[in-house]
Amino acid sequence: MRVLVVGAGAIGSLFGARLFAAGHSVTLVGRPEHVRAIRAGGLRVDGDRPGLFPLTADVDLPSGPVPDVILLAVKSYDLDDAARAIGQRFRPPPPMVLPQNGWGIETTVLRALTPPGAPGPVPVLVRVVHSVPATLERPGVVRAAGTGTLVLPRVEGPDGAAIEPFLGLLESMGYPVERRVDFDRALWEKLLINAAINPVTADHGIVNGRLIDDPWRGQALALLDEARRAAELAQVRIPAEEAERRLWVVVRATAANRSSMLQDLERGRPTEIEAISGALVEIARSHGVRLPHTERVLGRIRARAARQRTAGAAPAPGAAAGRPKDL
Ligand code: KPL
Repeated sequence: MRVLVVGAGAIGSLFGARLFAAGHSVTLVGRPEHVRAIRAGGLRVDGDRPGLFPLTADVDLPSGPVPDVILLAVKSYDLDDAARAIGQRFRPPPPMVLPQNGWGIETTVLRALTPPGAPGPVPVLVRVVHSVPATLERPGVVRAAGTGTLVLPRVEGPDGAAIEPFLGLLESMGYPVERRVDFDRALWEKLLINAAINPVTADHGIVNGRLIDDPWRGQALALLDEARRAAELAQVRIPAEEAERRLWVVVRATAANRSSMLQDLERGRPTEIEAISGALVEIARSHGVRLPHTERVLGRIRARAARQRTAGAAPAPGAAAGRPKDL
């Protein structure tokens, strides 16, 4: 398949390399320094299944033939801009795979692709839940700090047939795959994990594996519990023992990884806190329920991000008008 990866950060680049290794034609759209490095010497993957991959890379959406599928791998905070740019470039937009953390991802993409007054055809959107740890070490080099799993929807009928080729594409990346009929629950399971791991690791500057020890363990468990409460309010029941077991499996499998939220803070970028903790607080609030631990950590990460920005971290390269910010 002809795959366009929009948002060649850590996950976009790593998944691009996996798809290339599986025989697909892959173009990455990313930041200028990353694109320059890939053009000069290929994309290097260190860690799990290492290699050097001669991928095509560009800083803008390419003007060539329409891709068979877009892996839209920008962070949740850049989704709106990126989807808007894709909607302007490709009419109708090709099917899109969405691997983001957080809640409300499809809604954001659909709203951006079909703005009021300019309704268009609804594209095929395939959400994927993954626990693959990845870090962009430097331009041209991504580290796969361990392995992870993919959870994909299992949908019967015509809707299922429409997404099936793209699920096959994702399966070709070589990660263990689980196909779930109750995919919404899978989204919640991942949201619980991100709600517990990401803010604590970002707040304290620690790798995921440190969460096994107090005081971080206690903080992660308090956040996990509140996220379970929000899930329950959304009619998804995840028992405490199951949630904890899932949390520690991911913490151990990604022990050496710096969570994506910590990486964002370190680079002076926005974080996905709104799509994770912010979404949970909103869901609970709409039922008249407060989540005190989540609200506190949400406030702290917002404040940290604001401090990093005013401390003068360089604006995201590629933030030029008309181009998605985190390509
Ligand atoms: O999804 C992740 C993230 O960092 O965003 C985990 C699975 C927690 C890996 O770090």
